[in-house]
Amino acid sequence: AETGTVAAIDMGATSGRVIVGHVGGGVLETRQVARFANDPVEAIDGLHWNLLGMYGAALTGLRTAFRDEPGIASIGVDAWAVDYGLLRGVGEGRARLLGEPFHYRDARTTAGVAAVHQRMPHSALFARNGLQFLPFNTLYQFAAEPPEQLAFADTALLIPDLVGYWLTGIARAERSNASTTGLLGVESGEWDDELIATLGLPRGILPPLISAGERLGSLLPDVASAIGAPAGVSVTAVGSHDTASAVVAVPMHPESAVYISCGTWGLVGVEVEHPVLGPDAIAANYTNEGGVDGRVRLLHNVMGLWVLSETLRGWEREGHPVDLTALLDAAAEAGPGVPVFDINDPRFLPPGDMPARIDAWCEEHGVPAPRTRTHYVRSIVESLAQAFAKSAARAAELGGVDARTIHIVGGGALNRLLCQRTADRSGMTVLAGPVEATALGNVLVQARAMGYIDGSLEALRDLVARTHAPVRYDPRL
Ligand code: LRH
Repeated sequence: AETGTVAAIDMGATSGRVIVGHVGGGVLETRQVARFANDPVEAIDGLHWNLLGMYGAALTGLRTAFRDEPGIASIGVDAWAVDYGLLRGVGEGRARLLGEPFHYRDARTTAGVAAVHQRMPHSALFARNGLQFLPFNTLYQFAAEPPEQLAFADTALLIPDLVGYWLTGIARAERSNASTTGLLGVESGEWDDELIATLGLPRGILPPLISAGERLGSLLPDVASAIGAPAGVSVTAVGSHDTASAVVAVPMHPESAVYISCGTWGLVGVEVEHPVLGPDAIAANYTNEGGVDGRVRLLHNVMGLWVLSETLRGWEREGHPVDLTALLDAAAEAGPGVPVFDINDPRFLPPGDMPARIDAWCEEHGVPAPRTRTHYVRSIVESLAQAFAKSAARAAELGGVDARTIHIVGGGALNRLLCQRTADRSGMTVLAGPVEATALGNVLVQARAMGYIDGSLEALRDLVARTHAPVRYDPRL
């Protein structure tokens, strides 16, 4: 069969990777050529991403990719949402990045939230942008910037768009990720000029929009030679919001399934044709994010594997080696008699001592706190499974989906205890996998744009289902 080759840069909040994909004639094969840590840095002014470091690692990965697979014809970039870099000099070419981007877990957003809500309350914002309230949505981060910093910049680029700019010299905002800024009209899919003006933000820093599947541009000659790529390689816009790419590769039937894209976050939702903006959606704090092909991702942010990984990091810092597999096995043995806490409580958002926060939550709610590491792990998994089950049912209800199955994709699909307990607590069958859904969605959208495959999202998902069989977890009583 005739296949084409593309490369995906997929940058998550925990790690990044470069993946090469072969697609066409019923084939969907991927191979990871590089994986690199994403280690944020606390500096004097707050918590930042080490984006230059990650970009460097991605370039090294691309160099390996082109060495092994000289036929790569297109590159696509996805990353986590909401965060951005400010640039000056885009009009003149070779713009300078004005400082390493802030991490959405940095505390500076608190002031931004107050400033924005003074001008427009959440309910009015929701009617325009369709987003769940999250204190780090881009509009709050913009409001937390010193105004002179925003005035000095000429362009703000979301993380994957910034990487795309470095690769091509072309500054665009891809729509799926632009939808997480809070400044994109939920019905129009265009920048909401009126809202931007009301919030007193400089409209000029927002670049022209582009949609997944469109060609961003060609690799800059310097970049091509640095990574050993032939001339003429395209950079293709994909669902640049990692969650949008992940949803493309969920092997589901959207009319009867809920998905959970489970990595650092657990994004629990359904795919719908039109935004859901009624009072129930706002009361439940659901979001309408932009999907590939104009679909809407009606979902809720659940805290995800973050609480567990931050807990393990803390134990490691105390000097004890931590074996996650052994801990999860022990937690599975321990049984469900552990406290179930509200994992979505905002106290768990910033980095820090998670067990101490769990203890505080338990104390406030009059339940005994976990006592051993095994019990903490079980308690976190149970709390996550409970939040997943609740949000899955709510998403189905809000989206009018007759949900029979929950698809779990991303790293969480490897956590057997979490998958089983989500099945048990929801009463629905869980289908786990693919683990690399985000990279697959990135690869698929590029392959379609390049003409290696064609079809609707249904056809793309069918290909995923045939090539990446999920693992099934039935609910136990
Ligand atoms: C997951 C994710 C999620 C956003 C968060 C900031 O990586 O993109 O969809 O809400 O990061």
